[in-house]
Amino acid sequence: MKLIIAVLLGSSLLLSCSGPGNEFRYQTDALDWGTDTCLVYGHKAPDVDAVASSIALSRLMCSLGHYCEPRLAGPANRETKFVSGRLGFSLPIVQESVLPGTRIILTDHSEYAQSVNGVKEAKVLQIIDHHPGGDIDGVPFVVCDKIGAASTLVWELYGKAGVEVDNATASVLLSGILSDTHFLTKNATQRDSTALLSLAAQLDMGAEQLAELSKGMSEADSDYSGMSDTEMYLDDVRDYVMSGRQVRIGSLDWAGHEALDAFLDRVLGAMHSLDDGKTLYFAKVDARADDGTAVSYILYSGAEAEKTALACFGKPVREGVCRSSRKINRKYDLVPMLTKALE
Ligand SMILES: [Mn+2]
Repeated sequence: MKLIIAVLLGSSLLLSCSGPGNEFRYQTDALDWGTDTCLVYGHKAPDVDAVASSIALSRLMCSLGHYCEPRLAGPANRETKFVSGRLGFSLPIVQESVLPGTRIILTDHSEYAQSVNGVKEAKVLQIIDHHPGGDIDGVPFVVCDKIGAASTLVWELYGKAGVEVDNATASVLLSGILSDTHFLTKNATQRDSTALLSLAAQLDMGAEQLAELSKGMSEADSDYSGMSDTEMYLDDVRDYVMSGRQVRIGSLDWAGHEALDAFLDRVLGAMHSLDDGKTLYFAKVDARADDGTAVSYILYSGAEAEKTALACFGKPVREGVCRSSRKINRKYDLVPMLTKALE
């Protein structure tokens, strides 16, 4: 399989490697590792794929002789806690900022706005991401392919390096792919299913076990019980810069435990309370219509966010809420639409 290694956004290097482990190892060894521990970070508001890819990549770098440790840029979400408990892997410690000059590797993101505090003064050695178009540039080693999960890319790098994935790491990677692709039903490519099926076979997990695990993970993901409205909004939030504007987008699931309108009111209340006028606040809430169709609601706070949302989705269905008659994806639908509307 050919792995394209592309350097983001106008950097100087474009590499394509399809050779044996040696080439990847050579590229890795050539990085400026220094003498201190290199920290591996997924994005802020860490989800399973962010955490899994950072743990597994850190282990791969260690086995290649480069001392790395994974870190969380913030507390892990419920789905991550659920799956780490279920599969028995421990979570990295939270370290919300890095000192200037720290060597770091980023997985599952390539945007400054989503990265650990201090990233601009740190030395970013690698980016392993599946969201093209990030704004962090000048990084010497970048793998950025638009596929279902960053964990898939890390699994492929083990192959490139000729390093065997041990069973403990296989569980970690499997959970990242299951989570980001919703068990291969969301944004999954052939590469994601190849990786997932290989990991499942290694762990002796059948389709039924995978389905059961995936169901438990999604339930944990949309279980907001015991959270304040603000915690619920911040649970899966991403920050972006669009045409110089700070934009924050939450992503939530309405699980039907309470009336939809009451749920939307809680999310809107949280957005209003966070809104300081400097950032445009949005949320996407996935729900089911009465006939069972998957739909999305797009929530906004403030006049400029309203103008932007209306330009994308037309008339609101109620104050602060637009509706899409199909379920939309934050990364592939909403972000491009808002970006264009803000140009
Ligand atoms: Mn991801």
